[in-house]
Amino acid sequence: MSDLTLWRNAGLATLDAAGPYGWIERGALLTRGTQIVFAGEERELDEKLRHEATHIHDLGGACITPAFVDCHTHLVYAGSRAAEFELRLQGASYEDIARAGGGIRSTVAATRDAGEAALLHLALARVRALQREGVGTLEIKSGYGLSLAHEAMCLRVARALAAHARIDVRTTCLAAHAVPPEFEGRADDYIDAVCAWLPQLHAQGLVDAVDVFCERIAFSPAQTRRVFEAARALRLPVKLHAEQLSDQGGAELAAGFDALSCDHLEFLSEAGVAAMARAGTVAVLLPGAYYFLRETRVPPVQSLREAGVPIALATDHNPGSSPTLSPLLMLNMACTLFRLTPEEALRGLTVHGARALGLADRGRLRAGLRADFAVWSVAHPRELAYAFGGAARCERLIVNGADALSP
Ligand code: DI6
Ligand code: FE
Repeated sequence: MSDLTLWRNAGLATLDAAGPYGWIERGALLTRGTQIVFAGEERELDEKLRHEATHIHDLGGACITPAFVDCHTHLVYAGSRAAEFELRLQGASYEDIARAGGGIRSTVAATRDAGEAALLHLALARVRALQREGVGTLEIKSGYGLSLAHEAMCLRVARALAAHARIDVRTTCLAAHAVPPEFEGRADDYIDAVCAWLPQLHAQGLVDAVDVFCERIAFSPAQTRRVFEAARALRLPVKLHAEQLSDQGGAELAAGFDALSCDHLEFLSEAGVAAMARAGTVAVLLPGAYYFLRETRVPPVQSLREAGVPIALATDHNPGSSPTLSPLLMLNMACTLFRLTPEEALRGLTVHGARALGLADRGRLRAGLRADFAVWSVAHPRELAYAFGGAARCERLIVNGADALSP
């Protein structure tokens, strides 16, 4: 049996015990190998277990949270879109640029050119930045390859990251992200191709879930449905980029396929909220994209709350609409821009983020769950959402029982 490690003299944001944050002020956490065996009041820790601990860390009153789950990123790509940022500041809209063949397509060209080794190198640097802010589980979407070979390449890179960094990666096939140049004007033919690629990518073990960008500048609900049917035939769960720039009824469609999540949702309707609530679909809010595209319409947070839809939060890291690598900044933006409470924001980056990936073994501090947690240089978890721009520091990150920040 592996060693017991005790983390004592800490505040625990368990997100599991009763009360705000599931907060335990004088807490202790005990892990054995890859599992939490105790998370609670230090004085309630069994004496026998305490004496069995072979490693003891006194955290001096620091705060422990579950490791963050960044459940929506587009992390594997090459090139920069800084010039497009300048164009947008001169008045061009994100949709104008996309229609003129820039936007996602320019990242596709750079990604195809880069090759697998360079993509891995670029992605690994981004992973390291996310780890420094407490990310232990990361979802990565393809969608900058847009051919069978290039989508496979990007998904292989995403899978390979876990061998180079202590992070758990979930892959999502987003081949239906944009129409590639080879299929110009033939979106339906492209969707046929995507539906034919899915079984091949899945057979290579590269796909954990399937996503579509359902939007005026991307794919219609009817095209989305075809991709979802192909996913269902493979028993793969679906997610959807829904109602980001307009209301397409995407959330209702996705809920009809028992989607794990619908993401963005600025233009989500009441019917969409109700459909998500019925299906148990998670709402993933992405304040980085809202901020960076200078959107003005916020997602219907109050309706989501009232309907009991779990709200997750993610970076949406991508070069076009959310080039951030800071989950801490997302906590702050979720509060200032979307009016989430700091506690809701933290649950969004942990337990609800995990649920958006179909994972029930992490995202809280509780005996029996994975030993995935972060130690922060703050005394209370509300400070993580409060101080933005580098004020809180992740002192330790433990993923599956092992140190993720050591070189
Ligand atoms: N919505 C987004 O915000 C990203 N993808 C998507 O479907 C943006 C991707 C990009 O602009 O490169
Ligand atoms: Fe996205």
